[in-house]
Amino acid sequence: MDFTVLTIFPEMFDLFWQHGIIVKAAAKGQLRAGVFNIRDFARDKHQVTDDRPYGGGSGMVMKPEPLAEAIRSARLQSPKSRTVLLSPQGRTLDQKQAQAFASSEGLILICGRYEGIDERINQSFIDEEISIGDYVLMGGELAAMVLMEAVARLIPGVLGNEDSAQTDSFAGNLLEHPHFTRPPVFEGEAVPEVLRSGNHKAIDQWRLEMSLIRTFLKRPDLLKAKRLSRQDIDILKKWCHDIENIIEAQSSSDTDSLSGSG
Ligand code: 4GX
Repeated sequence: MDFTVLTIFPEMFDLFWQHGIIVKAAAKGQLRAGVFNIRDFARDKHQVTDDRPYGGGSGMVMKPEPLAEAIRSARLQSPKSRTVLLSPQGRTLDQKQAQAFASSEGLILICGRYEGIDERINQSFIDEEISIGDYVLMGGELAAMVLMEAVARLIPGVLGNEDSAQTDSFAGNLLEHPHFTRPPVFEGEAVPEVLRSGNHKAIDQWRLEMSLIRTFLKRPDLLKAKRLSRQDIDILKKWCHDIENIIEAQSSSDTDSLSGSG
C-alpha cells in the first residue's frame, strides 16, 4: 500500500505516521507513507494556495494550479495510485469501501481546507470523492487519517492478529460479541460462566448468539442486510420460539392479559 497525502498542514501527520499500525506496516515493507505540502507547489512569492471565490460570498477556495502540480508530482512518484478527495459530498466510507481500497496499489489523498477546491480539479484529477460521515470538519486531514487507519489494518500481515480484521464488527454485517478479561469479578459483575468453562464449542455458540442479539438490538439495518447462515437462522428461530413460549405461558395462565385489566 502506498499512501500519499496532499495537504497544506503536513505537520498534522507527524504523530500519525509514528503510530502503531502505520509504523509496523512500513517496517515490514507493506506500506509506504508520504506527504506533500501543497504550498510547495505554489509558484508565487508568498506561496498562496487559496483565493476568493468567483461570484462572491464568504470564505476562500483552494487555487487549482498548486493542487494540480502537487497531484502531478504525487502521480509521478506513485503512478498506480488512485486520487481520492476527502469531502462531505463524497460517498460515505464504509468497511466494504475500506476493503476495496486495501486491495488497491495506493491512494493519493487530497485534503481540502476552506470552502473546498476549485471545481476544475474535481473534474479533471479526482478518481473518487469520499466522506467519512455526515458532519462538517475544518479540513480533510482528519478524514484522510480515518481512511488510512481503516485501510491500513486490512492489509494482509499488518495486524498482529491475522483474523481479527475478518472477525471484526461489520466484516460480515454482524456486531462483535462482548469481550471480558481479568479479574473474574469486577465491582460485583462476574464474567459469564461459559467463557470460563473451557468448552470452545459452547463459547463459539454463545459468541455468535451475542453477536446476533446485539446486531438485532443496536443495528437492525445490518442484520437485515446480512446473509444468514444455517446456524444464524437456527439461533434466530430459537429466540422466536422461546418468546412464543413465554407469551403462550402467559395467555394460558392469565386469560385477561390481552384485555388490559390485569
Ligand atoms: N468527510 N471536510 C474537506 C473542505 C472541502 C470541501 C469540499 C473539498 C471539497 C469531510 C467529511 C469534511 C470539510 C473536509 C470541508 N474540500 N471530509 N473540507 N465529512 O467535512 O471528509
